Amino acid sequence: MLKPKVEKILNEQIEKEGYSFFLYLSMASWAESKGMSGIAQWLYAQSEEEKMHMLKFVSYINERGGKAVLPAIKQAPGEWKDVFVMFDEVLKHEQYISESINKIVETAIKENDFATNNWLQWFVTEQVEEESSVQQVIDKLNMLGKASIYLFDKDIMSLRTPAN
Ligand code: OFO
Repeated sequence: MLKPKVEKILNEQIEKEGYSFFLYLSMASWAESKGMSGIAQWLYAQSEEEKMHMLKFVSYINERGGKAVLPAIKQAPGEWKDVFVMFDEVLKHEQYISESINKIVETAIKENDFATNNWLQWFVTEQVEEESSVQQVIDKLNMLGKASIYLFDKDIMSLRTPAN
């Protein structure tokens, strides 16, 4: 049986995972609308993972004799200046989620709920992987950013219409 403090904080995480789902879905849709189908696919897949995370919390709370309460989820943004800004936001969001998972672990330990602590370890590992995978995307984008400016610099004169 879940203790009230653990049940409450687990329920709060449903909203955070649900927001992650909509945030990445919104980013995927934005990228798709800008013709970046590869980035869109990455984000659609990420968004599906977040939905699965949210459902894991719902099932776990119910399985442990609590009651999962499905929250209202605030609207995610729908526009970003560019992909650099967008992926920085993904990384910040994942860091926020990691902190949030750590707080739940802390609460579970304080409440002597070792089963929940044990169950949460999957998320602890998952967050390490997610932060690292987003950091890799950012690193590659930064490298490409410089390379593409170099290539564009070589190409820009070909865009001029010849003078009559
Ligand atoms: Fe990417 O976060 Fe869910 O847990």
